[in-house]
Amino acid sequence: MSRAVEVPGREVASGTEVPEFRNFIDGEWRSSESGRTFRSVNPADTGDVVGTFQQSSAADAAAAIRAAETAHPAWRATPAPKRGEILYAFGALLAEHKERLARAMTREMGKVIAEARGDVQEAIDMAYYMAGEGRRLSGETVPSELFAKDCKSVRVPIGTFALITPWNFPTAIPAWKIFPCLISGNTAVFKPSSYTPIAAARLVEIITEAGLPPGVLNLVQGTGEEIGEYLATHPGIDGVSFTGSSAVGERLARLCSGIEKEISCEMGGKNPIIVMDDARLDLAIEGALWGGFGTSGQRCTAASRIIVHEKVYDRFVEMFTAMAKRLKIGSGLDPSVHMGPVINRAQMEKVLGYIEIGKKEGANLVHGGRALNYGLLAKGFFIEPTIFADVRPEMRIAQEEIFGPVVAILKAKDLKHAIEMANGVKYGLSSSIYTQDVNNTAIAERDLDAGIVYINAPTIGAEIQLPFGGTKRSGLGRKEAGGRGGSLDMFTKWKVIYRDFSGRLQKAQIDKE
Ligand code: UN1
Repeated sequence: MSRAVEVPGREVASGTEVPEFRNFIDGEWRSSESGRTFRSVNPADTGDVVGTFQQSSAADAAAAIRAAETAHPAWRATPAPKRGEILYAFGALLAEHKERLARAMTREMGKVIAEARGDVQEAIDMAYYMAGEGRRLSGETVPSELFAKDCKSVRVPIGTFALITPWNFPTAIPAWKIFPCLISGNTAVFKPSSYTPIAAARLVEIITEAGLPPGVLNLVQGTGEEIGEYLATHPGIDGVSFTGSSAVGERLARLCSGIEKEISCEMGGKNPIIVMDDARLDLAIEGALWGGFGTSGQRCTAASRIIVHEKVYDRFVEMFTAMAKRLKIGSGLDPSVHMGPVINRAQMEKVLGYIEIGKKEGANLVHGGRALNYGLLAKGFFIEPTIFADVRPEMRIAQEEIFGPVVAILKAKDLKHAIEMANGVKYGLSSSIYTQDVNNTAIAERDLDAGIVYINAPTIGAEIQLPFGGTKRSGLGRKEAGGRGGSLDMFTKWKVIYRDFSGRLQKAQIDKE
C-alpha cells in the first residue's frame, strides 16, 4: 500500500520509497490540478525510479503566471543590490549542496559525476556573477546638445518570463536563465525538461531557502507538449527564454513573433574541431575525446565533427580510435567511468538510427556503433563511443545534430578547405582549431562562422562571464550568460530619459543659435 508521509517542505515520501515532488507556485509547494503525475527514471538503470512529479496542466501554468505577475511590481521596485544579496545567498547554498545536487543529477540524467559537479559549479558561478550585476546594471549618460538638460539610458525589467530549459545541463542552464532574469527585476515561471525534474525541484528548493519573496520564481513541471507552448504564448508572459532543439525553438519563435513577445532561443550545433598539420596531435586527440564524448555527446557544444588536415589524417584517426577504445562506459556515479548512458530509449534509438544512416551513406565506421546491452549495462541506455572516418561533408551524419556519442571525421586539403567545411552546415554555435601557427589562429578567428571559437581547446567549456550563443540556426534573439551582449540584454530593455532643468522650452535640433 502506498502510504503518503508529509516531509517538511515539499516532498511526500510514499511507502514505495519513491519521493513525490510538487510544483512551486506563489511560495507554496502544490500538487497539480490535473491530479496526474509522471516518473523520472535513472537512464543507467531503468529499475531505479528517482521520483514522481506533477504532470501539470494549463491550469497550473496559468496559476504560476498569475503569481509571477502579481509579484512583479514589488520585485521590480526592490533595489537591484538587494536582489543581488538574495542571489549571493543562493550561490552560497548551492555551493553547500553541490555534492548532493551533482549526485541527484547523475542519477537522473546519466552524466558522469565529475561533469555533474561542473554543471552545479556553473550555476554557482552564475549566481555570484549575476549577484554582482545587482550593483552594476549600468546604463549610459551622454551630454545633451542643449543647456541644462541631461540624457541617460537605463535598463528596465521586461516583466514576467517563461524559462524553458533542457535536460542536458539540468542545473547550469536553468541558472543561466533564472539568475539574470531575477537580478534584472523580472519574475519567472520555470518549466524544466520533463526528463530532469528532480534537478529542477532541488534547485528551486535551494533558491527558496535563500529568501525569495513568494511568486517571484515559480516552478511548473510537465511536458513541453502540454504546457510549453501554452506558457510561451500566454498573454501574461512578456518574454520567453528557451534552450532546446531547433525544431521546437523555431516553432516557439514563430508563435511568439506573431504576438510581439520577446523570445530568445539557444538551439542545436554541429560543432567542428579543425586539426591542422602543425597541431600538437596529443592535445588535439585529448580535446576531441572530451569534446566528442563528454556528456555522451549530448551537449549543444559537442564536437561532433573533426576536420583533419590530410597530412596528419591517418595518424589522427588511428590514435583517436585507439584512445576511444580505452574509454570506460558505465554508471556515471562510478568515478572511474568516462562516459555514461544517453538520456532515454527514444534518444538511444535516434542515435542508433543515425549510425545506420552513416553506414548506408558509406562512411567508414572505425569504432563503436552498437548499443551496449550486456551485464549491468543492459539495464540502461548505453551506446559505444562511435567514430566514423572518411565522412564527406554532404552526408547527413556530417550535417545533422545527432546529440549522442557519434563523431564524424572529415579530411581537409588545407585551412581554407577546412573552414569551408566547418561553416558548411546550418548551425554555428561553437568551433575550434588546433594549430601552433599564429597566422592560422588569426584566420580561423576571423573566418569561422560560429558564436564561439576555441583555439587549442575543444568546442566545450564556455565560461559564464562571456556571452553564450550561436549564429545561423543555433541561436535566435539574444545570447545567454554574462559580459557585453550577454543575457542582461535578454532580460532588460533600454529606456531613454531626457531631463530639462533650464526652466524654459528648449527645442532639440531647432534651437541652434
Ligand atoms: C550545452 O552545450 O548545452 O560550454 C551547454 C560548455 C558548457 C555549457 C554547454 N559550459 O560546454
